[in-house]
Amino acid sequence: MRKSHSVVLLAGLLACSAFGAAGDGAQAVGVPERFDNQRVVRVTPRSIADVNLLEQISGDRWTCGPGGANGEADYRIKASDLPLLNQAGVPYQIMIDNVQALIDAEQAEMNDPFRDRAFFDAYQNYTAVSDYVNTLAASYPTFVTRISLGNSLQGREIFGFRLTSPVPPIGGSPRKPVVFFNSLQHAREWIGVMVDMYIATQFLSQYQTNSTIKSLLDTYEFVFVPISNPDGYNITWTTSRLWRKNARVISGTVRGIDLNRNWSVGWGLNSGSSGTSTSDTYRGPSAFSEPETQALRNYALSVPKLVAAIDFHSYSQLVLRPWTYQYVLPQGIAGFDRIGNSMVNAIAASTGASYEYGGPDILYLASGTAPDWFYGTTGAVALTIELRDTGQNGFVLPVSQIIPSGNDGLAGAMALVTGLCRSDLNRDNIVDDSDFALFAASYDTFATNSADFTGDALTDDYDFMIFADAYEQFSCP
Ligand code: 0X9
Ligand code: ZN
Repeated sequence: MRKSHSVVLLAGLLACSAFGAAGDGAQAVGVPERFDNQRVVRVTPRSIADVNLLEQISGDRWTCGPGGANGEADYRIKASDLPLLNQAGVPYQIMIDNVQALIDAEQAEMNDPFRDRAFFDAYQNYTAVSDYVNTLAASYPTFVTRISLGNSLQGREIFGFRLTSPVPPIGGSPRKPVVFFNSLQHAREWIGVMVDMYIATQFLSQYQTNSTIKSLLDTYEFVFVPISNPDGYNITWTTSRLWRKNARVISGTVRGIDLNRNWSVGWGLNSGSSGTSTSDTYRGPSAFSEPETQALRNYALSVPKLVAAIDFHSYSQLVLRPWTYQYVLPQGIAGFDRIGNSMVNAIAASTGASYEYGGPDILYLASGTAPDWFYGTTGAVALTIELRDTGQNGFVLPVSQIIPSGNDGLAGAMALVTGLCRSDLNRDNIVDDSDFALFAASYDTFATNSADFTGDALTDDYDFMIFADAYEQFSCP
């Protein structure tokens, strides 16, 4: 049950304000960091004093806000610090008894020589994902083109791939409208990498047999970027499984910048990020200070017609709409609500998993995020998906959940794209005469704008055909 809005806001303020220091924010080098005798507790702070205590003793807040249940936050703490919570009377529940045991189990499962070695039966490191992209491109040469978006701070390639069917774009357009799926701005959220690759793999293997997938690939081009933060990913595979940020060196140490606080729309606003370099939500010295966010932005800006984007994260099982940096509703809220709810329903129908759709009121304010930039700058229908689970394993999700999570992502992604209503030019969720007027104005001048559905930099008869289709139905899908 949801609490009233004001209680949610209060809880968000309490547990989710961007505190300066959660741990020292520095990365251990050399030996892999261990998390022995560490627990993840879900607390329900009663006051700012409770939050202060948690921030003091915890090295790491995993999530906060009403995600799992209202007003709660998950913190990783030493088992030996539990008495401090007891003494203070902070209400809590133990979600994970031993973080290191989960990591050990993850390792053991992945190293078990008797396991099936299929790609989606294990988490895959940077090289394995890159090799898999090459395999896809080699196996489906008319569908898949590998791309490079740029390099990370430490010089790793931020690779991705374009995926579409050989059916040409209509109207002689140079390129179909593009849908962008990126993952792993946050290094420890491994499931996102696998889900990104799973969606692509299913699109390819089901193209011949699934008519919805066929029509999606015939109409759109999909761009997949499975590892947006390659340096951070490397840290999680070598030295610290729970690293979140990139590998920016500050004061001689890798302290890192939270890439999902480094985008320009809303950057630094409303306590949805931190100005302190040790914080896990450190926004960096300026918007787009980091090569990783620059690379993603530059690629997105090079796309003639970007229509939708999903930024995959974990965990909490949420579909989140803009704005993430403020409680103000975005223009087009009705369309977001329709699509977001249809995604949640599609996921439940596909895998039975229960996701929740909403805005920052169901999680917390986050400023300088990718989806806010995508929506604010390109107008694409941009969402965050927080994948599994709801805290039982958090970031260290068992490999048995890779394929089920992949199916969550696939169902959500398909519901998003099939739910796009591009003829709804004024974004009021109905295709009516006011959209017709907007369309006509563009058509008269052959303008390049949102009425140019085909993306050929011209509003012409091909666009009219697309518009007329939706106008006749008088409604969005
Ligand atoms: O804080 C983030 O960047 C995302 N959550 S995570 O636990 N994966 O770090 C969520 C960002 C987007 N959304 C809202 N806060 N509304
Ligand atoms: Zn994340």
